[in-house]
Amino acid sequence: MSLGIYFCGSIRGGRQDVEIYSRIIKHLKKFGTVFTEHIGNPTLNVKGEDEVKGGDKYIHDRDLKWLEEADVIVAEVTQPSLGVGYEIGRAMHMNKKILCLFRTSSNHFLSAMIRGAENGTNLQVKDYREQELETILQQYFEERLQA
Ligand code: 6IA
Repeated sequence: MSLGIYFCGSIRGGRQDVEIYSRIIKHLKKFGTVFTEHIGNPTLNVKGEDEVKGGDKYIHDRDLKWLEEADVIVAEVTQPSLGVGYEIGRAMHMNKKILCLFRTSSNHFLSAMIRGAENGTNLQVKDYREQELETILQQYFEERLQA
């Protein structure tokens, strides 16, 4: 059965990194089914939510259902986002395998609540440079998911 992958990336937190999200999603598709492909869509802007029938409640409930169904969560955490932080917290509580990706070249400092949550088992924080993306994902899916 194909691996279920939930990708998290900032939406209302700011869409500056959408191109990187799209690149990550493209790579992730080699390892399984990505439930949240829309996050890498450049036409989805911070106001796009208004167009969703059912509004924020619908988005929240649908995303949590996908989170439950996912085998692994990959979060690009460079651009701070309340939604991404919330998803990571909920996924931790569900004991999911979580990979957080942070770009060291950015002007951001990763929240201590994410970096400090690293526990050597299900949550891993990886500092990366864009050119390392493919290798990091390849290694993660080969090594971490064997267990
Ligand atoms: O606080 P943020 O908006 O930055 O939170 C982003 C995170 O919350 C993402 O990882 C998503 O999984 C989730 N999220 C927030 N808004 C949406 C959303 N909006 N759709 C799906 N997931 C969302 C509607 C987009 C629609 C027009 C396709």
